Amino acid sequence: MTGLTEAQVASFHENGYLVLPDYLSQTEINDVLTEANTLLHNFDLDTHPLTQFTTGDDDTTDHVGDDYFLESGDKIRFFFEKDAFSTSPDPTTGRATLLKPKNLAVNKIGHSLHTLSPPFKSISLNDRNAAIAKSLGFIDPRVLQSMLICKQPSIGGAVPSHQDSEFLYTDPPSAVGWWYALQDAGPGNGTLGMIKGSHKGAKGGHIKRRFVRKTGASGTEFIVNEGPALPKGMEEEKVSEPSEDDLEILEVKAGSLVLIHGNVLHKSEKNTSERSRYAYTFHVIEGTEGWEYDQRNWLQPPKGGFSKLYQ
Ligand SMILES: O=C(O)CCC(=O)C(=O)O
Repeated sequence: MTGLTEAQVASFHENGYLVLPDYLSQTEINDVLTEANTLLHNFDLDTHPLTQFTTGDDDTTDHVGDDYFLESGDKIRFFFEKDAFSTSPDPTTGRATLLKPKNLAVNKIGHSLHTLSPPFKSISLNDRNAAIAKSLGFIDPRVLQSMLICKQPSIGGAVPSHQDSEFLYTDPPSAVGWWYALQDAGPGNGTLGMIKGSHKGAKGGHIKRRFVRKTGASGTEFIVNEGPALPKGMEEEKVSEPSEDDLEILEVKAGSLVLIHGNVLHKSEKNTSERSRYAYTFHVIEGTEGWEYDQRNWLQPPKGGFSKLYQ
């Protein structure tokens, strides 16, 4: 396996992301979409705690952080869209009621499709991705989480601007996201928006806050990052803030892979269109000595540790 060319690696480091069109074959896309639909139709609604995926970006909700979420690192679990629920609960059961069939109400499935679902595992833990990780300088790359993000028609919620290393912090930062479009994504159906170059120290790409488990209480919170804020080799002075002028709205076809630097700001808008925008993403961190996985991170390693990308 060849990995990335020198020009591709340079472009990744210049922009903080890299688009690789036609990365997945049509068979791989079909296999994971079939699996996604099976999972979405078959999960049990009656025993589900009806956890919604919320980002805490408005004044009315916190970021999701219940036990169903916190214990999902080695499971396949389903998180609902906030807008999929009726404003009043069922009068007889007191339970929240869905306005849509469950398969059209899920925001995301997470966080261990890469170990538990064969079609997703096959597009995650493979030699081709290992070669890419090697090109990016990983010594012992570990896949630590994976998600299918559905961006359902009309209700698929926005993801506010963030850096992935805020959520998956190592000391020093090392996260890289693999994001596959499983359906065409563009303006209108909540595609990715990338702030070009915003990962750089010179653009203020430091990790300033971290998403962690609360100490002494259940739930999650953002705290100020007191550890290293840039990956090794990126110790630049902060000279300016990232600017929305550098926003690039990606238009990508199903099967494209977008590699996302853990320090680059990115986001996606609400899907206001009638077409869904399924994407599958997993994240890789450096697992070798000299990079410490933080014990307060919301996601903690399963028994046996995170999945090795180099077999
Ligand atoms: O797919 C999306 O809408 C956002 C994904 C994202 O921001 C991420 O995986 O870090």
